[in-house]
Amino acid sequence: MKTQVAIIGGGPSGLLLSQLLHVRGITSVVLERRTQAYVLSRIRAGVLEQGLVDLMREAGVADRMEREGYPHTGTILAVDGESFRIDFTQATDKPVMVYGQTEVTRDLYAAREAAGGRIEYEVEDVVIDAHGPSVSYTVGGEPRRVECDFIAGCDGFHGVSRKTIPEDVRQEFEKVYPFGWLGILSETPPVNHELIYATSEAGFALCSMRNETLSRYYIQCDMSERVEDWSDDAFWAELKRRLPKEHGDALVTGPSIEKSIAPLRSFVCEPMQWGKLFLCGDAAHIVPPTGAKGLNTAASDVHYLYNALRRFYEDGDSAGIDGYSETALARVWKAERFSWWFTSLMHRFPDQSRFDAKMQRAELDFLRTSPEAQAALAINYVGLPY
Ligand code: FAS
Ligand code: PHB
Repeated sequence: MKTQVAIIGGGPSGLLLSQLLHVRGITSVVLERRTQAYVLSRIRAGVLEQGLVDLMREAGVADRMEREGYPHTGTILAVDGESFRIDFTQATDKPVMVYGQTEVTRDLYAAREAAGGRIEYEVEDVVIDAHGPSVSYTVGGEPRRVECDFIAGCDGFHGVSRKTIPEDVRQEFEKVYPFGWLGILSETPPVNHELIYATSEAGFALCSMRNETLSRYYIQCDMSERVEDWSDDAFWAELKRRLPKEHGDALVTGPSIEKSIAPLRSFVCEPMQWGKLFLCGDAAHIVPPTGAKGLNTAASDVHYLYNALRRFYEDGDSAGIDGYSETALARVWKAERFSWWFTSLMHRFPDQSRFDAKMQRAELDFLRTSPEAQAALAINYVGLPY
């Protein structure tokens, strides 16, 4: 098979890139290890930056998001039972869009199929030749091969793309946090119309949502804990304990329809390109989900790579291609910093000293009382410019 861009991974990064390229008449093929149903079954991000909303519009897949998504202009922070609101409009004219990653991915799959896009599912044995360039793989044991001009490695943290960059070329930066997030999805009305990020002696909690009848909640948990250790009742009781009384009392509980524990880590691979291979999204970097930057930083990578490829094919200009890694990493590191900062501020660290706890409370008190500190949080949360 021949194509202009071979894309490894059919998650949001790979699908968004494929659809954007299609709109500009650039051919691609998406190679996905799982089935579409499996990809859509993973419950992940819930908050989209304006940049990703704009990319969805540019890709022609924004209609359902515009109808069913919820623009949010602020978020609630709750500290030891007292809450205050961060008003995004005080510092920026950009809202965030509450619309699940599952729905983004569903819309992108529908658009690729409507356009006759080539997506191969259940691919195995992927081997990348970043200098050919070409990709060989098998489907049902049958060997296949794609000749291409460029390869986009959109295959997530556990994919093969990053590992294709030789170890003596690759530099990896990592921080593993001593806790995880236990998340549930429940068919209950959200406890509040805006997200609540809560911290207290008992630890971190987050109240989010997907729509008026579908709520997403998280509580910080030890990495030694397993999902089966947590009954729904135990989860609801602990969540209530970590929320201000007015929200805990308003909480509508119900059976979980999804329950999982996600580990928290910060990770960056440099460079994000090697030969004709370009890494996008979780293949190149991971953030703790506190700042809602995972999916959104994948989107900015896609923005940079899509525009670099468009300039190459339309203008013969390879500046974007040559500078992709440097350009993408400049924004990746700022998203890493914000995610690390917000995670460090809002979580109880098992080994933290009494002094560390005082520093957290002093910074939270400064945040509560300083419009400038709130503005700094807001402009990072809604998304720094591409
Ligand atoms: P993805 O991992 O989504 O997609 C990669 C795709 O590549 C997958 O479909 C995989 O099957 C495929 N693949 C892997 N290896 C392959 C191979 N060898 N060959 C072919 N295909 C291969 N972000 C937030 O902003 N907020 C959150 O709350 C949040 N929660 C998360 C919870 C969990 C458990 C995880 C793991 C991540 C979470 N994230 C969150 C981050 C998440 O949203 C990612 O940023 C987002 O999925 C990135 O998209 P992709 O880069 O497309 O990677
Ligand atoms: C979610 O709705 O899943 C979500 C929202 C905000 C975050 C993390 C996760 O910071």
